[in-house]
Amino acid sequence: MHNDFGIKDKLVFATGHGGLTMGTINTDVCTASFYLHGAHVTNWQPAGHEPVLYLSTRSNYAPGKAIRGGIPIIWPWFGAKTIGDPKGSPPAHGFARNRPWDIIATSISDGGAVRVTLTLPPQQESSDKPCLDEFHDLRAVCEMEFGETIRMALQVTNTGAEAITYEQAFHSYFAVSDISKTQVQGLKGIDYLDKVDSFKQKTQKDDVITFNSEVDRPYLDCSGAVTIDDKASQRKIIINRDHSNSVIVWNPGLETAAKLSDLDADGWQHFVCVEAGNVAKNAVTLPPGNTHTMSMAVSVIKYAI
Ligand code: TA6
Repeated sequence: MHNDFGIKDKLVFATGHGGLTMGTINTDVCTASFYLHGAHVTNWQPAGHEPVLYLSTRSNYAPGKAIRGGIPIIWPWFGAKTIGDPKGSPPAHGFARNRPWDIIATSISDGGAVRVTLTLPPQQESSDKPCLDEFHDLRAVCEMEFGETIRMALQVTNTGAEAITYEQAFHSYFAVSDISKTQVQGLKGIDYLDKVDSFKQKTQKDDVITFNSEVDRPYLDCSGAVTIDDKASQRKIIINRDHSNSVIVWNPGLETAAKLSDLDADGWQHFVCVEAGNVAKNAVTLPPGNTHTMSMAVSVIKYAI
């Protein structure tokens, strides 16, 4: 059935790791791959560049588990569930990344970018997972466009009679050659919650964020572009966002990475997560009948010193 959505020589569906359905894209402008499980992008490599996303070789690929690396979709809550009712045993970062999505449409643009639209089937209310009930009336649609730039959009519609609050993030793992020589720019003057210091609220004083130990920070009330300067590779990854007021910056560092069994031993040295999102005080409250769309566009440039 998925092959009905294939695009000759450019988008092919096959069985990937763990028996899960994977789409592979091969065009003049990029190569890429994604899984229906989690609507999870696992590779994007624009022509003339090295792969832009880190993907762990130790990742799980199984129903109910998240893929480690690429672009996990975090929804409808971020981290431990603090919004709404905490009953049940809510999995970290919501359920969107742990479940299969359905394909609605695929197409190719005039510029040669492949577009894929997926939707998350409505969640069944169930006594063992009451944490899902409050999101039952939300419908989520994810649009991905794989070209010279990768674009992702998460469109959420409230089909119910009450307002519903949710959090969200594109938890992108961007590949870098050496985290100790990597800088994140564009968040100066922005307040953040420092997760490695009891969630204290702080303000970003320096022009750049550097990585000498674990960094885990939701930056709030910010809308500008954020750039990853991967100095060891002499390339910049630029992240632009729409209707996203938070950016989460995360690298686990040596000690926290050692506790993540699905991460490569030296993996933490080779990625930084810079996540377009709406979390904590930036959570979205969606009135009945309304739709909210958060989007991100990522591009890459090489430079010479
Ligand atoms: O986005 C940062 C973060 O929330 C960190 O606190 C860290 O735990 C990371 O996500 C990974 O979470 P995961 O549930 O995928 O292991």
